[in-house]
Amino acid sequence: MSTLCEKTRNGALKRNLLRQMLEANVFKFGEFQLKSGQISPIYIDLRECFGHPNLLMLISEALSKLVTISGAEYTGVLGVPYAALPYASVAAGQFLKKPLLIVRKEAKSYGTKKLIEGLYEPGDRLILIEDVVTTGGSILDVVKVLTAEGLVASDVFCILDREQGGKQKLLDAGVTLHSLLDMNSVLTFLYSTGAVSDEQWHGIVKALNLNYTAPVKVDIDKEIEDLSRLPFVENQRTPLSERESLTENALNKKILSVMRKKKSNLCLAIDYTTSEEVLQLAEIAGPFVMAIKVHADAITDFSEEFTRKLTTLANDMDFIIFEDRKFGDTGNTNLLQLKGAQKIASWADVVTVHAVQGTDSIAGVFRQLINDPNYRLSGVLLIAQLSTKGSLTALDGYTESTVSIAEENRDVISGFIAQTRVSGFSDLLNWTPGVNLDAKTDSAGQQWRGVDEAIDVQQNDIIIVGRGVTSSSEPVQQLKRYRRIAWEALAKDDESVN
Ligand code: 5BU
Repeated sequence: MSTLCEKTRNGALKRNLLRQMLEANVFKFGEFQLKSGQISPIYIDLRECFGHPNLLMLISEALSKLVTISGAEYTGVLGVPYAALPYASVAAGQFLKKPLLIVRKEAKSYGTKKLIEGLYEPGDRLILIEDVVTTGGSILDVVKVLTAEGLVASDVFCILDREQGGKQKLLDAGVTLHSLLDMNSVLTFLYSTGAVSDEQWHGIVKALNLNYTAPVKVDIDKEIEDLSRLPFVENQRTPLSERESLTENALNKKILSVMRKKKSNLCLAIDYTTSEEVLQLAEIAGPFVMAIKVHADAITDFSEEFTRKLTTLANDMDFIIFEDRKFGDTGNTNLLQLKGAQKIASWADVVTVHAVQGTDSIAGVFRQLINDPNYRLSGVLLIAQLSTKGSLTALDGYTESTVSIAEENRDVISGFIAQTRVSGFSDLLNWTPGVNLDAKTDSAGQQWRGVDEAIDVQQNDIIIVGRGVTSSSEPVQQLKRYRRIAWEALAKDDESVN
C-alpha cells in the first residue's frame, strides 16, 4: 500500500502510544534503584498499561504492525513470561491470527512436564514478544529452551529497548531485536511535551549512560497526522476554513462552505417510501442540515418529478443531495446504473461506493461523470467502515485499503462513510452513520452511538441521522437538537467557526 504514508502513520502511532502511556502514569520520576544497582531518575513502569484496556489494545496492535512490517516468517507467536503475555495473546489472537505459545519458567512436575505450551512441531519458526529488553538475558534463556525443542526463533518484538546493550547481545546470538520504542524516542517525546525539563533530560541520560548529546524537540501535534485505526484518537481536525481553502475537491469546497454558513454538520437520512413524505420532511429540514440522504430505490413512486423538486429544494435551501446507493460492481455496470432508470448522476451531488470492487471500477468511471458538466454528480464517498454489527469491513486491511484508494483519488473521492476518522488527509471528509441519542440498536444489525462519541472521540466530521429524527413525532425539535449538539462538538476546538 504505497500512499498510506506508512512512515507518518507509524510515527503517529508511536506518538499516540507515548501520549497514552504518559496519561497512564507509565513514566515515573524520582529516585529509583534499578535491577543493575544503578540509581535512575526515571522509572518506566509498563505494567501500568494493564489498567487501561485501550492502551493494551493499542500496544498489541502496534507490535503486530511491527511484525508485519519486518517481513518475518513465522508459524506461531510466543510471549516471553510474564509481563509480555497479555500483548502476545492479543497480538496473536486479534491481529496476527497465528497460534499463541507460552514458555514456562520451570517445567511442571506433573502431567506432560512440558516447558512449551501450545501448538507446534519441531522445525517451526516462532516470533517472540517481550515488553522491555535491557540486556537481552531473559530472551536468550527462552531461545535456549526453544532451540532444545527444535524450534527456531530469530526475531524478537518488544515494546521498549532500554538501550543497555541488549540489541547487540541478541544479534551476536543470531536474534534480531525490533522495538516499538527506545530510550531516545521516549526521552524525545517526554522532553517535547514538557514532561521532563532540560535538566532532567541530562540527569536521565547521565544516570543511564546513554550516548546522547543534546535533547531534541519535535512538534508532537504536527506529527500526529494519521491515526486511522486507533480506537481513540487525538483531536486532529484542521480548522474548517483551512480545509475549505486547501481542498482541491470541488464538492468538499461546497460542503465545507455550506457547513460553515449553516453551522451544521448534520446530514438527515430520510428513509421514507413515498416522494411526498420525503419532500415534505426535506422542506422542513432544509434550514438545519447540510445534506439530505435518500435511498431512491426505496421510494415506491420514484419519478423525475421527485428529483426535480428535490433539486429545487436543495438549490434554494443550500443542502447537498446524497444518494446512498452503495455502488459495487464493474465500472461499466456502475456507469449504466448511474445513468440508468433513475438517472442518479443527474440529480445526486454525491453517492456511496463500496471499495470492494477495486480502484479501476471506481475512480475512472466516476471521474468521467463528475467532470462532465451535464451531470450534477460531484463526488464519491467510499465506504470504509459500515455501522452494522459484524460488518466484514472490520476484516484486517479492508479499511486501510479503502483509505488508500481514496487518498490516491482525492479529486473525485471526497471522503468516507466510516465509524472513526480513517485518514490523515484533512481534505477528505468523514461522514458517519449509526448515530442516535435515544437508542442503541434497532435489532436489525444497526448500531447507534451518541453524537459526542461520533464527533469528539472518533473524530468524524459529519453525522448521518435517520430514525433519531424521522421516527420522532417532533422532527423539528430533533433536528435542532442533533444539529446543535453535533455542531458544538465539531466547533469547540475550531476557532474558524466560532
Ligand atoms: P438510522 O435510522 O439513523 O439508522 O439511519 C442511518 C442511515 O444511514 C440509513 O439510511 C442507512 O442505510 C445508512 N447507513 C448506515 O446506517 N450505516 C452504514 O454503514 C451505511 C449507511 Br454505509
